[in-house]
Amino acid sequence: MNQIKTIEGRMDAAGLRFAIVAARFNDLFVDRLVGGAVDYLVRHNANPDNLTIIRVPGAFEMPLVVKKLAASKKYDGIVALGAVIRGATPHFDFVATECTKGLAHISLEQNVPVGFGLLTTDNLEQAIERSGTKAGNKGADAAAATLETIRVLEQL
Ligand code: INI
Repeated sequence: MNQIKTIEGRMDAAGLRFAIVAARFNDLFVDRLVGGAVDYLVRHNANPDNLTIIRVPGAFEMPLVVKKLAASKKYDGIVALGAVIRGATPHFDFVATECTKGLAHISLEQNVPVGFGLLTTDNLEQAIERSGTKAGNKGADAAAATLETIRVLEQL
């Protein structure tokens, strides 16, 4: 296998600038995701001065704000963090779908990696599990994915 050319991302955030967009809705969980993302990036050599946290009301507002940040070209990557919990709302599907579609579209349109750290869970227990307990921290995972994608794109 060692004759196959392989391109993969170096997990080193030194010198990179990140925007972390965090919903206030369900902040009990989202704050844990923010903590996980910041911790991950700093442990992978990001300079805290190069991290900016932007608070938005809810997941529904994230795409518009992420779009403006991406268009500004001030950031190498954007980490989008929120939590939509099915049991807590009848419009779970609308909020989750619009946020997901919007973020994917912006990333492609603006050529900026957008880490998808939106918890979409059936209940509070699943949200707890994914925001720093037995299923890990999806904020850290989204930060890692953003970093890896930045470093892959640099080589293409
Ligand atoms: N926003 C979320 O981020 N998570 C949710 O679970 C949620 N629920 O349950 O409704 C939610 N709603 C608010 C929405 O994102 C907008 O902020 C609101 O509709 C105002 O535009």
